Amino acid sequence: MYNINKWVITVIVLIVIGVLVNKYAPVPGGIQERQTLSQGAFPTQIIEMTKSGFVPENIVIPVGTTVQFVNTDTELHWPASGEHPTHQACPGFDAFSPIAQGQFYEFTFREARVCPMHDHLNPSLEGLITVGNFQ
Ligand SMILES: [Cu+2]
Repeated sequence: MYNINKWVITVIVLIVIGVLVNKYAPVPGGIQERQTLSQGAFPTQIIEMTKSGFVPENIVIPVGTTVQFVNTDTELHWPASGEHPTHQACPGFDAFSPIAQGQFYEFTFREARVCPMHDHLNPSLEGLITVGNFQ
């Protein structure tokens, strides 16, 4: 009788421990949720592509910021990272095609680094995006 009670108590204790561990363990997807939230933590920065170049042509942004390159000119523009023509300074930052008037290209900068940029169709139009770990 005593042994059976001891066994029943052991099972109950194990069940209670199991329930508590389950309750306080990290929920799968919790990290994903925080990452999704942090993606929207900084407002989108807008850079206009004009006849005379990028406006502004020099910005400093926190890691995770999305920059929207809007063509406000009648001519085509093509934003990309340096160096022309390979665009390897900040991999992925390249519109890969001309952007027409009223259209835009967006890129989210996820690494802290300095990204020289230029207009691939007119490489003398240059700018600089500095991406840092700021709060
Ligand atoms: Cu180029």
